[in-house]
Amino acid sequence: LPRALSGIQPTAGSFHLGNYLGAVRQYVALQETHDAFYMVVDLHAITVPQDPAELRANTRLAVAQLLAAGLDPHRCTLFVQSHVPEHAQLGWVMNCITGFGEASRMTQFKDKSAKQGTDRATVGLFTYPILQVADILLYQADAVPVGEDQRQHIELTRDLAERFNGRFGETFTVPAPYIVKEVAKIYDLQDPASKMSKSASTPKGLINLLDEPKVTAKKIKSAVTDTGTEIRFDAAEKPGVSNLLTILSTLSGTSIPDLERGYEGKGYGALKTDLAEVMVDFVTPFRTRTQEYLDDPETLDALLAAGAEKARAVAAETLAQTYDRIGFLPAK
Ligand code: AQP
Repeated sequence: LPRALSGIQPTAGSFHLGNYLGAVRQYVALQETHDAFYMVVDLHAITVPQDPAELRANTRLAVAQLLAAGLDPHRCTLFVQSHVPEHAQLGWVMNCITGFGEASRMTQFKDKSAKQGTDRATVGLFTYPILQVADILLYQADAVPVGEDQRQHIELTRDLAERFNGRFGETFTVPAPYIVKEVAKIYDLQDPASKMSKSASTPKGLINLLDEPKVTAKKIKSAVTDTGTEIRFDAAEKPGVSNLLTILSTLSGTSIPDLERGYEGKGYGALKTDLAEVMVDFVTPFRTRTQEYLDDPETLDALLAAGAEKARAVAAETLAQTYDRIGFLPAK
């Protein structure tokens, strides 16, 4: 089977709808067709300050949400990044074959450091795409399911894999991004020109899966729509309505043309009412399942221990081969 690898940060507590539609749904689907590795990336989380107790709780919460979304530990390898020390070890190697200028061109760092200021932005935040390269290459991944915002980092992964292979001999599989075009970028409900993100300018634009369903319904009903009245997918002219159509189509399984036909002659209110209902039907059992997993931390931790063991078996082999290729003297 081809390999898939992806990771999600435990920082915000609840996953948001962009994380779910852009990434986690694909994690679930790829369990069927790939030898899939998924991890909660706590090493990435500390690139910005974290409260230790909160980080620990949010890491378990992220695992519970991944299970609630449909990851099955019998069909994929689910683990926490810091449980597999090879990530940090291969990360260092990758740091040493990355140009400073090359790393400086990562637009996500430019955006985030511009917001935080260069003294508050850490060196860890600067090099996190390179750690992500190591995350992917350790598992010889073929496919990396992510949202559009990660495309540049997967490009960097491909460049570094090819560079290492060229210099030291075939070592790493060169991975490809697995980005589902329709849901690659879910937009903020209040600002449909911007990506839905945990650092949204207003919480009203952000759908957290663990919010009270009533709150979620309200946010959908107050979503920004566009001038005119027609319900039609047109990302340039009608970004707000198009975003709602994308979300409804993905969650309901009805194609966008079918939705457009169904809403002929109806107003934005009808679309929002239906979407609010579909969302509530989705998040209500999701919240219950997440809580059930959280209520049983022993089972959760046992599952993570088993996942880390499976992940380490693969990661250790790749790291040993990498160290050998570089010319590190083997430890006796
Ligand atoms: N709006 C989105 N549409 C589609 N996919 C998205 N992803 C994030 N936002 C969207 C994808 O979710 C996966 C996990 O992302 P992460 O753990 O790196 O979270 P993040 O990118 O830090 O989430 P935010 O909300 O986007 O954080 P900030 O505001 O800090 O930038 C990834 O595959 C990502 O592509």
